[in-house]
Amino acid sequence: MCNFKYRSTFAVLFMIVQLNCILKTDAQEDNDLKIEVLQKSDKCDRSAQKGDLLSMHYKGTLEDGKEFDSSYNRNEPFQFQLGIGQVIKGWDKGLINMCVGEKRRLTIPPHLGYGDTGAGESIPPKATLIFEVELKKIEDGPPPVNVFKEIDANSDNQLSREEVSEYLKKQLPEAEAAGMKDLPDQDKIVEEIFQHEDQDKNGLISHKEFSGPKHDEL
Ligand SMILES: [Ca+2]
Ligand SMILES: [Ca+2]
Repeated sequence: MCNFKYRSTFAVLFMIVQLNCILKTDAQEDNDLKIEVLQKSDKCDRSAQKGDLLSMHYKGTLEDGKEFDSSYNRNEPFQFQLGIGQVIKGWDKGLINMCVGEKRRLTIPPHLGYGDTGAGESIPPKATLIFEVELKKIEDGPPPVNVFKEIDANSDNQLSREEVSEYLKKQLPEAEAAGMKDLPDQDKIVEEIFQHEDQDKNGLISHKEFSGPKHDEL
């Protein structure tokens, strides 16, 4: 989801750092996610589990059929770690147990996608997202790192703008070195992160609000 990393707040941060967490599972939320298997895999030695590094091809459309992003256009699968908040929840939940070669269609309600705010110009507020995905590769993911703890420099269990900003300052050169181009302005990333993560708008991201990796165990 190359373009996603610029549009999605927390994804900007976490795709840069590529780390781990336990996602809160909510049975209610799972009910709204529709998973259709379009093509089964001929042979399946290993299925995708939380913490695995996946290479996927995908095409994302809105309900009206308008395509907003596709890895096929870039001719390169998208790589991310499953189940740890690097991607939208609909992906983290909808790709579990998938086999290499399998194709699925995920119909993702807004609260498991980009929510009430949407993302960038192509994903409007409260959008239902339809992804056709194809799993190309499963590899072992890196060990978990508690990103919340790393950002929370003064250990008060809250993330301030300054702390997030400092953290990004350290991460951005690495991201650029890893070949990410056209990263948005750092202040803009911070503002976007706060827009999504600081739910009660008190200027701090609490441990509870933080949607990214925040536990020491996978
Ligand atoms: Ca703090
Ligand atoms: Ca807050």
